[in-house]
Amino acid sequence: MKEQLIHKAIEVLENNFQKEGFTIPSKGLYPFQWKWDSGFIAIGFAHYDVKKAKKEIETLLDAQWENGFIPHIIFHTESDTYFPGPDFHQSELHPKSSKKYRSTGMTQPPVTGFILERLLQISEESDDMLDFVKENIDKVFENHRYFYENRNWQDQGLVYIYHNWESGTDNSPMWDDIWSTMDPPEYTFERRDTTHVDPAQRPSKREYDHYLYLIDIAKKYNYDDSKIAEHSPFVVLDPLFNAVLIRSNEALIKLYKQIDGSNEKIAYLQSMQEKSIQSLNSKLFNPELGAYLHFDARNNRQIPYVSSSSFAPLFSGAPSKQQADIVVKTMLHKFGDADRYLCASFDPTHEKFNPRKYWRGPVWINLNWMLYHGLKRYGYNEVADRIKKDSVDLIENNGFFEYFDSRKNNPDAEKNGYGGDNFSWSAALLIDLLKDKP
Ligand code: 9WN
Repeated sequence: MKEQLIHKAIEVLENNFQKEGFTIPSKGLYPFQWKWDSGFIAIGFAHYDVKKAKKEIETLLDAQWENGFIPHIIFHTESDTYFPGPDFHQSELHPKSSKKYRSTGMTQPPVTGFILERLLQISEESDDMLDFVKENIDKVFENHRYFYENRNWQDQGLVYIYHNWESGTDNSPMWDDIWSTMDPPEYTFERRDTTHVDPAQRPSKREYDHYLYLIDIAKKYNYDDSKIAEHSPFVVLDPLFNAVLIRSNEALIKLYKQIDGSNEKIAYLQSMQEKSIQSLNSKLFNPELGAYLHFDARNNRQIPYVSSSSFAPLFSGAPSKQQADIVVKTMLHKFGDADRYLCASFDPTHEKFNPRKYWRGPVWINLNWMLYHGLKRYGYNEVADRIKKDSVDLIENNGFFEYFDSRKNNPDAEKNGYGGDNFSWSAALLIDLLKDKP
């Protein structure tokens, strides 16, 4: 059974791999290369085709800007199945944007550091993969330096995002209160996503108006970070984004030590890491809600909702044991009823929870994968095993979907898999979970 499932997952990845040297997340719906998808996809490839794993990361890093920035989408090919495309984003407005590739002018969680570490683990520390790490680690370092020099909110060590697409959790209820401070124009455009997926499972047209407006604001300032930070209504310190950065800092420090890398870079990462961990624990942790929250920096307030991103700090190792205990209790209490798969993307006890709509409730495999490793790291092995089993069951019972209903007894659907089908990171991370390396 396990072998059969892995075989199917490999088929998904192979069908999504493109001759240009990158892998699309899902045919039709997402026809380009996405930053954090690429990282997770490389993990899957590493288990059976090391060349493709390396290629995926090389292609991503090839699109890095002169200032270290790595964009969230790289438009390698022409495609009219996705909106908004390169003509809307116009990232070439930024003077340091890539001259080789068209891309967006926003980013996504910086997974590449811990991905390099994972690739090396999967290869059982092979010399070949160690060479790959040596060749590429400085680019990843430059990406981290970009964040600390350009996105470091009030120098506190926490990186801000200026767009909900940067979070990776696009239409989370987290952003609702920010949308209500804005009044964007009604854009005229042709949605493409809803030609591939039931609109009930995707963001609304009005939400898209907000997304597009934030891009227009960034374009008005030629994607200049400090001007965006000054003028955008959306400036958020996201616990998931920062947890990923911290986890990747940790990986880079470890890898630099392993390859006898630059002491200066190690020292730089260590000093940033200290600040980041301290601020994550003081500014984003909320003891009353028992979770890490998003901080709306524009309006100077914590956003009082709990989502799967609230537990992501476990993956970074930043929480104290006491904080970790509190967070896991919240996860089990709000998200962990016996009739639910772990881990819904938004608090199932909250009125804003929607079990079928994208990041407003469904389970996502990449979050589950990070939570699995975070739980293990702190010794919550039972909960970790449950999250792993739930992830495998969801895929086995429904297919390689983009996201899944968290209800075990879903009354109104035959299928519990939603969004894009044959979705790459669901396949890639399933392989990793089933291969069961530590
Ligand atoms: C916008 C590709 C991406 C993921 C995101 C997911 C979704 C895009 C969209 O698909 O976002 O970036 O058009 O909805 O939310 O996490 O990286 O799989």
